[in-house]
Amino acid sequence: MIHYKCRQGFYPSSNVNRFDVPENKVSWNIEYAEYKPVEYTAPVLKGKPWADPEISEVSFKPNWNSIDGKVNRKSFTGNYVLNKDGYPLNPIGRTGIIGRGLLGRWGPNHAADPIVTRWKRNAGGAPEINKDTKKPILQFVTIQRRDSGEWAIPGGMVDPGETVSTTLKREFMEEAMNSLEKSKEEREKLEKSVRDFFENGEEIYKGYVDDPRNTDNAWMETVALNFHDYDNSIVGKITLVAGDDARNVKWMDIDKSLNLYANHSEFIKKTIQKHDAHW
Ligand code: RP5
Ligand code: MG
Ligand code: MG
Repeated sequence: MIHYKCRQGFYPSSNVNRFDVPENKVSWNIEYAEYKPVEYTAPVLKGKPWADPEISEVSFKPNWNSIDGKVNRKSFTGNYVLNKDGYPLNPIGRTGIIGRGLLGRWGPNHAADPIVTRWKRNAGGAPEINKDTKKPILQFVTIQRRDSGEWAIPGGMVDPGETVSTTLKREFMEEAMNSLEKSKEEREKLEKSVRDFFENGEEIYKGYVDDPRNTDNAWMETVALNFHDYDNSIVGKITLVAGDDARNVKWMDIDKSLNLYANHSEFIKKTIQKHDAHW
């Protein structure tokens, strides 16, 4: 694997320009004597409960490559290495930025991505078949991110001590059902309506995410699960309302022109292959 989205120009929501990393200089195994990455850690991280302190802080004694109390510091890519100053190194390679940028954790930052799908249906309720590929068209629930304006899977960070299956359902409810703006009673009702649906997920992807926020010392990893609504009886029916860090939400028809945030299009392509749907 190689990363692209975390080597492009300006770091998100900043005026910090990444040091140029040509494709043949991504790997740490290749000498890049001129490499002078820019240091950037967003000021908003300071003192946040969800963020690590600076590595230099004496009281900060992380257990790298392990489950560190409630924080998962293990990488799906295997054991990551620390540089001579004790900073974790991005397992894929250089990004042109050192520090954490917008990411709270040094090393892996774990997320979960719910890929909620259904078959596109015509007015009569029959699945719609693409004329060229003769395959049924799959749709998935996508949100438009507030930060970049790009369309994405409605995923989010795994909270300390939280299980991935809880994160998947919680983030879908927050971003695609606006659960945070609901009363406790309404939220419980919503949760009940999707509880069984979120019991049966199929793993699509587990690993590194080519997220534009990645740096040399902090990066995103995710577990993406597919939840398929076979007969449009559950989420196929509920009203989608964008919430939290989502600006918009909709069912999107999937084909190869898909262009999503980070490398989310790859996860969707894998989902398409599972269902033998139109691409
Ligand atoms: C991506 O960022 C993950 O795949 C997930 O979709 C998302 C999590 O970050 P936030 O949406 O919480 O910003 O790397
Ligand atoms: Mg979220
Ligand atoms: Mg999110």
